[in-house]
This record gives sequence, structure tokens and C-alpha cells, in this order.
Amino acid sequence: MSARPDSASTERSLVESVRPAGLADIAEKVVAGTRLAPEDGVRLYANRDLHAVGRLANFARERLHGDRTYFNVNQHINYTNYCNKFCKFCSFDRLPGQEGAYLLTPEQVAGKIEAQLHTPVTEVHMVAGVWPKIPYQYYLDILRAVKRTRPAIHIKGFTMVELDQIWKKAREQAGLETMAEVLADLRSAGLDSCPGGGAEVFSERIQAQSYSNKISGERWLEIAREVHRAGMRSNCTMLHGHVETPEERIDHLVRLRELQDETGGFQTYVPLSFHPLNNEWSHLNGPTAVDELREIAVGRLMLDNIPHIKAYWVLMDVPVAQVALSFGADDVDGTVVEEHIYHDAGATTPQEVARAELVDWILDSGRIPVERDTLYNVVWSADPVAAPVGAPAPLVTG
Ligand code: V47
Repeated sequence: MSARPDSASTERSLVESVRPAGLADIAEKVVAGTRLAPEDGVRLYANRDLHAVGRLANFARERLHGDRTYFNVNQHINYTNYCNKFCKFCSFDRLPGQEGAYLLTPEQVAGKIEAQLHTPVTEVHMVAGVWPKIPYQYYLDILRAVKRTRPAIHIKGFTMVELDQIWKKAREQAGLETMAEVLADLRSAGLDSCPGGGAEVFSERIQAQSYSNKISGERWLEIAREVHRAGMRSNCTMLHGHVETPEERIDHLVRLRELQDETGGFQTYVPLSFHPLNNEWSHLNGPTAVDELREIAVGRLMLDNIPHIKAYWVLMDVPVAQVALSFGADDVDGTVVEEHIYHDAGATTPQEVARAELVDWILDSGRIPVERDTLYNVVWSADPVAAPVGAPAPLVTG
């Protein structure tokens, strides 16, 4: 972290500016780069002065990235909505034969990639439901179909939940034993990194209430560790704004931070705002814009070892995502093209945004747009001197 020229006075005025909100001691820690304790995190959630919390997070964001704000030209593919997990918060899942249920063939996946060959897509983000009848070979086939159609594309695919299912099928049908063997096989078929979904909230209480058929938080972390040991990066998420308590959120963030200390494999943390339409939790309201901004800020402050915080525009809406760029976020995701999980749950954002529009949104928020690839190598920057600050450090493998 490089000190800014006027850093001493900036730091002093930051501490003084949050003193009336009772956060001067936390500000001292932020300025000194001292890790925040779980109790600090709970206080940040409870503090009524959102702007004070945001100022601290913005300080941490600017120390890491200055005004740089990352985006990419990407394409989301949800290859199936078949799912047997029946999570209470999900509006996307279907059983085969139900109205709207689909499973894309490898040729259809390739067709979606082909349809974007005229745009400068660098990443495909592939996540889906979990369906035990899908054979192991299918996962290899969709990876190969993508790479055959667009060889240079980076495949960010399969959450830890999907990987657990893929591993079960690989054991049953391909004679592979360990997750490490399965990951090596998937990599050789084209997998490059993994998205952060499926983590929900690690609390056993929340799991019992809402996702009891899905892997536990413990298992999610174990698989993420395996992914990093296999030499791949991943993202991490937390689904917030439903029945979780501030203490459960902090426990989740601390467990992500501990794994990151061990492996260094998480690139980006993405808080996922609960969307309540068309699911079993429709009686809940979901987070307000204030909750979303606070979640971004607390994430930035607690996850001192994860380089990037994403304000995913699809679920936050563009105006809130723009403001989030001053509350700790330094990334907005990408052009997306086609999205089902949040639109089935009531998102009213467009399905797709043009690259030029993303650039305008970021400029409009007073930040410098930087197009990145999945690993945060700079593809293009509005700042001619932008060095690839966010490029990944070596992974701790083995
Ligand atoms: O695993 C499902 C969540 C996740 C709802 O890594 C919901 O860059 C809110 O993984 N309301 C999938 N959340 C999305 C995902 C993702 C998205 C964007 C960026 C990245 C990344 C990853 O969506 C699921 C689940 O946790 N989810 N239903 C809902 N109603």
C-alpha cells in the first residue's frame, strides 16, 4: 500500500471526522492498517452514521486502488435451472418438466458464445442449479464447447456447490477420487477460475432454515481451499438482507478472511443482496439501498486481505452501484448479456449493458474506468498511467 503525499493530514482528518459517530478508535486501526476485530465489525453494522462508515471504507478503497474502478466485458451463461436443493431464497430453480425448466446442450452453450463473437468478451461466467442426473461428461463437454468456440475466453465457472456435485459424479462415473483430481480434469477441459456463489451465510442456523439440502459453510470453505490449492482463483460472496444477524454476517466475513490468510486465492468479495420475488421468502423485504451500501463498506473494512469489492450492478441497480464506488467498492462486474437468477427474483435492471455505458457510469461517479480481464490484468484504462495494481499475487498452493 503506497502512502499518498498528504497522507498524514488526510488520516488525521479522517479520524476526526468520524469521532462524533464514535468510530475514532476504528478509524485509527484503519489508518494504521491494523486488522479489525469481529466486535469492530458488529459496531460498524450498528452505527447509525452510514456516511462515517462509508468514509472509512472509502479510505481503505482509495488506499488500495485510488480512483480506479474495474469492469470487464463478460457474458453470463446459466446452463441449467434444474435444481434439487430447494433453497428458500431461490426463484431460479425448476424441476425437469416444470414450466420454464431448461438444460442447455453443449451445442446451445457454444451457440451463446458464438452469438457474442462480434463483441470483445474476455470472460464467460457460468453458474447453474444442481441436478444429480447430469453426467460428469456434460461438464467437460460444456467447457470444451466454450473453448472450441472462443479459445481465448476465460471460463469462470461452477460455484463450490456445483463443484461438490461434479466431484460426486466424477467419482461415480470417471473413477476420479479426490477433488484435486477432478479440478485438474476440469482445468484441462478449459476451466480457469470459479465464481463466488453458493456461500449464502455460513451460519448453521441459516443453513437449517433456508438451504438445508445444500453443502454447509464448512464444506464450501473446504472446496474453495481445494480450488486455490489447484492454482485457480475464485471469488467469494455473502447473501445478505434476509433473516441473518449482524453477528452471523461478521462470522461469515471472518471465516472468508481466515481462508484468505491461508491461500490468498480470493480475488473479489461480492455481497449479494437478497431479492424476494417468486420465492419462499417473499414475505421478507430484502435490503434497502442503505443496507447495501453498509454491506459494501463493512466488507471492504473487514476483508483487509481481499483485493477487490464488487458492487454487482445487476442486483444493486446502477445508481446504488455508482454510490457504492465511494463506500468501498472498486468493481462493478461487466456487460453480462443474459442473466436469470436475479431477474427471476425481481431484478428490474437490464439484462445487458454496453461497454461504453459501463465506462460512462464509472466516469459519472467521478472514478477512473479500467477494463480488466478476470485476473485483473489491465485490458484498457481511461488512466494512461494505470499500472495493473490489482493483478494477483502468487497463489499459495501445495
Ligand atoms: O449462489 C440466488 C445467490 C448466487 C438469490 O463471482 C440470490 O463474480 C439474492 O454466484 N437473491 C449466484 N441472491 C450468483 C453468483 C455470482 C453473481 C455475480 C458475480 C459473481 C462473481 C457470482 O446468487 C447463488 C445464491 O447465493 N442467489 N437467489 C436471490 N433471490
